[in-house]
Amino acid sequence: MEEAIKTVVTTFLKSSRSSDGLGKNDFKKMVQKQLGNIMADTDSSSAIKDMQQGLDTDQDGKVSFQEYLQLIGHLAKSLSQRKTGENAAA
Ligand SMILES: [Ca+2]
Repeated sequence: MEEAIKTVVTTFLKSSRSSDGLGKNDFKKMVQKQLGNIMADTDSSSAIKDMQQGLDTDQDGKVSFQEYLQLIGHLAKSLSQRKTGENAAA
């Protein structure tokens, strides 16, 4: 659990070249490199752009750490829903 939290933080820090968040290309690279298995549509540039715009609630063009946590929360939620579905089916 501690390792997972560290990974969430260091992935963000390593992926963002500026301290105020992930720019468009930073975000795209991070998603494609780190989330290709858990997320659908990571090959689609327009899907990634839509995703980034959806996360960028203050619309400054960058995904801040706070905004990035929304993505992590969303992915964790959909993963748990998938697992719950698997258990129910088994
Ligand atoms: Ca933002």
